[in-house]
Amino acid sequence: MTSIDNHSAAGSVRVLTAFRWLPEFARGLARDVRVRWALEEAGLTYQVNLIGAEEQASAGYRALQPFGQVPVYRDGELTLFESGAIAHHIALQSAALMPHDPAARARTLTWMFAALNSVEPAVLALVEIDLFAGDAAWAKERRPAVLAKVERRFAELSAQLADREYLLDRFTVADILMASVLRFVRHTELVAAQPVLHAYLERCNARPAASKAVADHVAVFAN
Ligand SMILES: N[C@@H](CCC(=O)N[C@@H](CS)C(=O)NCC(=O)O)C(=O)O
Repeated sequence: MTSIDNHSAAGSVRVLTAFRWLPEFARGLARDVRVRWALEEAGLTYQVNLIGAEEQASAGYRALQPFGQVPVYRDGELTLFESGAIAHHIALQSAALMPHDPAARARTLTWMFAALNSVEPAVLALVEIDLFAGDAAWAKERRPAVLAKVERRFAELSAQLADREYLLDRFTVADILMASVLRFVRHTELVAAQPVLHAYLERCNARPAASKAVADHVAVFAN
């Protein structure tokens, strides 16, 4: 285990587990980035536990993350997996990420699920074809339908964002998840093709917490 203290916060009880190494295409995109971003927006200090393939496969790690994936997040006695659940947990501690009003909270949760359940699967289907399928015949056949679904989702999202800066009437943790999902197709012009969506992603990316999260994530690979 390699421990990096991101804020020189000796004794911090928050620990985020991320990969020690990632291939180039995944750098800046792995799901620890969205958690880092939430923590930065919330102004919460944290440490990073870097793991490799051996730890990822270990029984000890599987006890924390049943699928052997990152991120895992420890907040004192509580250990969580699933980036959406972790982001939600962090957001509940920060007015910067989650409104106080119960109805606004429910709407924020709705958009968190929308990012992870209605948009991310469509986007990931395309990423899997473009980045992992190579020249496979099935991928060539399947891609047009997968692409059409992403385009449809992006047009629908653009409509939602047409008259607002963020998904709701202010920045919330749902924007962190949605923007993180939109970043997955950085190898395409799909976001750029939707001016409203493009402006939204730029707006989200321009937040200092967003750049800090990515910078800290990629700094790991410089070592
Ligand atoms: N739904 C999970 C997905 C986690 C996930 O796919 N993590 C990737 C890195 S971004 C991973 O650990 N991949 C390695 C693997 O699946 O073995 C979440 O949001 O936390």
